[in-house]
Amino acid sequence: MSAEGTRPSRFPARNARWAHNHRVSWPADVAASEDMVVSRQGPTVPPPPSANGNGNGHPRKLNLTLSGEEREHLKAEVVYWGLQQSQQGRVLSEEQLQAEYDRRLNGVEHMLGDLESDVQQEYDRVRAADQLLRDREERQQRARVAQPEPRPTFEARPLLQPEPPSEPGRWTPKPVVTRRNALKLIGLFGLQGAAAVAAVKVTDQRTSDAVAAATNAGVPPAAAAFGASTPMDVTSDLDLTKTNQPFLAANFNKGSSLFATFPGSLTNPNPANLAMLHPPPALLAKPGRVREFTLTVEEKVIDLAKGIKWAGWMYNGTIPGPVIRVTQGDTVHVTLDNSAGKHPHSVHFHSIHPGNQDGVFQIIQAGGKATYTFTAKPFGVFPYHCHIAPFDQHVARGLYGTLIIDPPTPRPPANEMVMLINGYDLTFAGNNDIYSVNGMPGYYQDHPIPLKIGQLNRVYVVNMTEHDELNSFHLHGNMYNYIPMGTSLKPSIITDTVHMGIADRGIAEFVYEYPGQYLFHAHQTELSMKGWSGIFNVT
Ligand SMILES: [Cu+2]
Repeated sequence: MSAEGTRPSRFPARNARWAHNHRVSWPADVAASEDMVVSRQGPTVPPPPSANGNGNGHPRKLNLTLSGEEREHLKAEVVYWGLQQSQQGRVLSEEQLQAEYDRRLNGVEHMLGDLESDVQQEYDRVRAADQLLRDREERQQRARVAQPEPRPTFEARPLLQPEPPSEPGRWTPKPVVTRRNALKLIGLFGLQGAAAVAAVKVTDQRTSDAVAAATNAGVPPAAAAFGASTPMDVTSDLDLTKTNQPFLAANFNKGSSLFATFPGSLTNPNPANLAMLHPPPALLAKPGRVREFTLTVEEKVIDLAKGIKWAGWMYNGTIPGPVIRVTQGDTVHVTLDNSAGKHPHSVHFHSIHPGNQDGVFQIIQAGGKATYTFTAKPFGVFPYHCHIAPFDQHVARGLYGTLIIDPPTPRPPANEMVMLINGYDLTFAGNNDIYSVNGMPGYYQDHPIPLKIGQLNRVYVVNMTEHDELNSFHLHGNMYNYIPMGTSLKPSIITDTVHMGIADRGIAEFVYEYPGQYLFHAHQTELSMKGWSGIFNVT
């Protein structure tokens, strides 16, 4: 209520009769501000009852008072009240009416003043809260611009490794309330900030993570769920009585668990298999030279690994068959002796030759024997295999081998090796269960191949892994020159990993610079874990 209002000298001369006959005239100058009614009483408007407007002593920005219309209504009530008094025989003077009006106005404005105070306080609170939110948003916005949200990065550190919470520059799980924000809250709320800090500790997810990490440092969560408590061992510390093995197996390799221990390589494999590693020497081309070979079919049970016997079909008693090495231009006779076989078989060579020598339509019946003849070309490395349907039996059972056709002038001298990589479908279910180099799963892992520093090594790699679409040859601690198919004298790539489809092959040449033990294996984890892995021991 405005203190500058002036109290009119007197209530306009009226009485009950006058009120009946006249409209009460009241100053209409009651302007309103944007959001509150502001009293701008004219000279005839009764002044506020006290200097501070409503007498309650609260300073305020709001000035609530009766509007002109409300004052007119109040005035009418007083006039009506005077009329009632006169009807009861008590005629009131103008001064008495004025006093009654003042009394009522004073009471109403006191009430309004209290309401105004309440509204003002609420208004102030809302404004303060609004400002608080705006300030916080502004600070957060500035903080985001100054320091972009860090992204998780791949670091060479163990999973779940606890880290110092204050270490700068490293990604940490974002707490619900950041410490930085907590400091803001302390500044904004003063003592209430202490409570905010307590809340930060409770809501900081890292706290519980750190506790778990300190307890189970480095243990994969899945392993920890089964009771493992050391970083590297997910089996020895498991309580097997509580381990759901089918669950574990089902979650690895579609039910065939890689945790199943590989039974181990043969201690004394077939010497013919061992002999395959180092092929016979290359021969300089000689016009008119004839080479003769005999492949004898055997269908028999053989040992593949410790405790694993398998009914295979093979050339010359081994899977794979013998390495056939000729020189480009040689006339080659290969006799297939199927006299002991129970099924028809054939030999189909990759390379260039007439269709009537291709081994597809030239079937040697069980008990039969015949000879295929061709001129060896081009130089390269090739597979040979039986080509009788059903192929998943005649090929996957083991009737395959390596054919090397040397260039007319042999490649430079080297420590030459042949590695035919294959798989064995032990249950004849259409997928391989173990894998090998030269037919001996895991053998060269247990019996490393000796190599010499500075020595040129040349590996003829042939992939005859049925069922698996892809195999690979990965060499550790080195790179090799690779000649796809061996059909060139120059390598086409320097690599450490070549992926090979079925019947793919090539020549890998490399020299070791440092002594040590180096793995060579399929980079398909399952294949390497199930036998296709070996070691070069370089001295
Ligand atoms: Cu066959």
